[in-house]
Amino acid sequence: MNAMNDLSAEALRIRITQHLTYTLGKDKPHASLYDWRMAVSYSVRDLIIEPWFAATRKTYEAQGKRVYYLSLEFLIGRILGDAMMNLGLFETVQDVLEGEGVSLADVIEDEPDAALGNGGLGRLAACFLESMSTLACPAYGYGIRYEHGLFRQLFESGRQVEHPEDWLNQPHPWEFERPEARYTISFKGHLDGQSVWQPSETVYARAYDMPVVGWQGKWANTLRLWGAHPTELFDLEQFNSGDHTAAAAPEALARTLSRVLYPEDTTDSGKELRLKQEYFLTSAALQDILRRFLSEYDDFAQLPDKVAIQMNDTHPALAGPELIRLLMDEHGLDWNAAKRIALGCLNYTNHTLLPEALETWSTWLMGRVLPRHMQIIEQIDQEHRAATKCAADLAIVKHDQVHMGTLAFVMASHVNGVSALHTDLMKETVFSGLHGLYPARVLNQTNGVTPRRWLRLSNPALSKVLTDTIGAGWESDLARLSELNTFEDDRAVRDAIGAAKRHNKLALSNWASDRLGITLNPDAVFDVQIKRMHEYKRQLLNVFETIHRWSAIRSNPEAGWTPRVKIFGGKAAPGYFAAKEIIRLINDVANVVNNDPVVGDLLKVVYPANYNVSMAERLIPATDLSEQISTAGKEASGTGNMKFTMNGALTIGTLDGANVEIREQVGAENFFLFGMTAAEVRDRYLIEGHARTAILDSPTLQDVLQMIVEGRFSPEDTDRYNGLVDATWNHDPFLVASDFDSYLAVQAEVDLAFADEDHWNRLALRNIAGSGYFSSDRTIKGYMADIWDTRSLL
Ligand code: B1N
Repeated sequence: MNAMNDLSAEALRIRITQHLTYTLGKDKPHASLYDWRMAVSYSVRDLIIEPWFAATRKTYEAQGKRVYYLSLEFLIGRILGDAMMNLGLFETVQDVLEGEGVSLADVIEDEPDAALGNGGLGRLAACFLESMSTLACPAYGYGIRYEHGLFRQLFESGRQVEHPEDWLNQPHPWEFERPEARYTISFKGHLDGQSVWQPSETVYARAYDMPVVGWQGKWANTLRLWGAHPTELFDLEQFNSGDHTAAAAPEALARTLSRVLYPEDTTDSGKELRLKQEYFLTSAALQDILRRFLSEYDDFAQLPDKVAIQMNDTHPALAGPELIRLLMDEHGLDWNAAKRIALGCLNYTNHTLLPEALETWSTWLMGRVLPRHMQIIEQIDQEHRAATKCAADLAIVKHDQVHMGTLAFVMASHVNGVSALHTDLMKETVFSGLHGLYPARVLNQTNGVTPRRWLRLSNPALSKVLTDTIGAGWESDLARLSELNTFEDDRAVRDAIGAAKRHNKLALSNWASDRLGITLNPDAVFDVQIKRMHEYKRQLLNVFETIHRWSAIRSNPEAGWTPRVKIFGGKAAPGYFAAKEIIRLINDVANVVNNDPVVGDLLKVVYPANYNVSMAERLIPATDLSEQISTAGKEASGTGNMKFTMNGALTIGTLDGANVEIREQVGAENFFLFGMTAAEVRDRYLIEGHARTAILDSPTLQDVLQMIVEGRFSPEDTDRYNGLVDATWNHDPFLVASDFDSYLAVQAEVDLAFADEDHWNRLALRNIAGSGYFSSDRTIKGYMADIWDTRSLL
């Protein structure tokens, strides 16, 4: 294996004790859980330093191309367990802590979950970092060191309330502050003469580095997060005159930039501070990239051979104009050279086609905050229109708005979608015009997830079955999971897969009874929908089915029901009223169902608050049924869907995003498909009164809506859901009604299939066996080959 494995428990015990004593200043008998966690984290971190330095050396020696992944979000989650596992230190640390009477599980739980992202886009960035390290792809992640990550969700009387998240109120043991790596970021002001920018506001971007170690500790890349600091500490004159608040104003203003993550997932906030955050990250990253390039080379013509920049959605799309600006205004290149070089380095990933997510900024705001960039954008646009003779519709600037998707597309060598269906829809719909103008630009890279965190770390029980069955090494060669197929008829293997699942379900039940005070029946189908709350993801469809099931059980409790546990998890954007209504309805339904003695163990509904990466690691291994039920054409890819498949859950889903490819990989007969296709959805929207028609055709759905509107789930406030029910009848923007009967029918098939335990285990085996394609290693290899033109350095 690797060098780390040779570290004896005794040697590690000494290292941990030393950190406890000399770094934390604590005597063992007085050490708190926090002290232990810090001492263990520092000791594990020490062991990453060597591979980290070695990777940096090899990268310099290779003189090759580096990848720079620019993202406003990195949804990292907890780090310690992942680092221990990748270094092969899990058992050793466990032994040491056991000897000290400390629980490793408690130590791991003590770490705050770094939530510097909203959902799939941010988590994808984190999986990509881990895969790039595993594959020894020389790469840097660039992001913002938000002081406050995604808000903490609480439920008060079933309603979501948001509390600030505070992961940095304790020292962060995985970061290295780099005071010397500092850049000035400028805003506002005016242009002197033709185009000399005289900004009126400046802040410093200071680097904070985190090593990201890959599988078996063979390589580590850097995640560099930028924190905003004032260029002037405080106003001494104001301070001396007694106005202490005004004196501190510059500091407060600067720090605002990296204060908090915007909590919108797939919607455009449109706020000035957000634009400033986007520019802050982009400018700091590009200045750093150029500084590093110039330390090794002197001819900018070589930049595209040495630098590949990936824009994670349009959030860092100012990279085009900013790179041109730096090359021209700071380094003296002419327009044509600067633009050609920028285009040669940049690539753009699109993550959604939902219109509300497509970023635009008014030319007024852009011109005020970034006057030089507005000028550059106008010129890029002029040349784009002249060169392509395109329709006005395809311009970057139209109706006084800057269209960031168009800007990113025009300034990128490659533009990619995140699943086969999504990429096809890009070409056919939102980007069809641009695709016509630049036909070689769009390509697909189907998303993936890292099997280290999402299988090996989160599901040790199943991991052991896999290693016992197909042998070691699948963690870094996930396609090998297909070898499981040859064991399909081996009863012992099917039983072992079933036993691992049951083990995880029991662990989840214990957690639920501790945390939520609810007992879950381990013989039930654990049916899980965890993701951001959004109408297009159709949690509402799932609640409607839950209500129907409850009512059907009540009218015939002896009908031989397959028991169900419905688990929901997810946050709504604070200003998203419709999503918050659905949260409240789920909690109201849970309240009624869980206290109904007639239903008992046959149906439970649980919605633990504050779903995050750590909760996902707990829920996914214990899931039987994965809900991937978005309106076809709306979910660009999904990545939770892949994690479930890897962990032996079966999917109930529509032909949307990567579900299409999951179904292909695992086999159609091992997937519970329902609902309209993307093309059928498009036609359905054209039918006036589509929802009303569907509801009138479905007595079951009529009953469900009737129960809600009668106040069966809100007896103290019978009007609570009038708006929701009315909207379902009259608007139903995501076709819940039109897919309801199909969903119901397939849910009945799930019940039947689950009743035959051995058959179900066989289906689970086929799902695991077909999941190898969804490793983010495969995805990153695709980016390396088709977009970045880089090679592994191992
Ligand atoms: O990106 C994921 C996909 O798997 C999901 O299907 C997709 O919904 C998600 C603005 C977004 N698309 N767009 C965003 C996030 C934050 C924000 O401010 C948009 N997230 C996705 C990974 O490809």
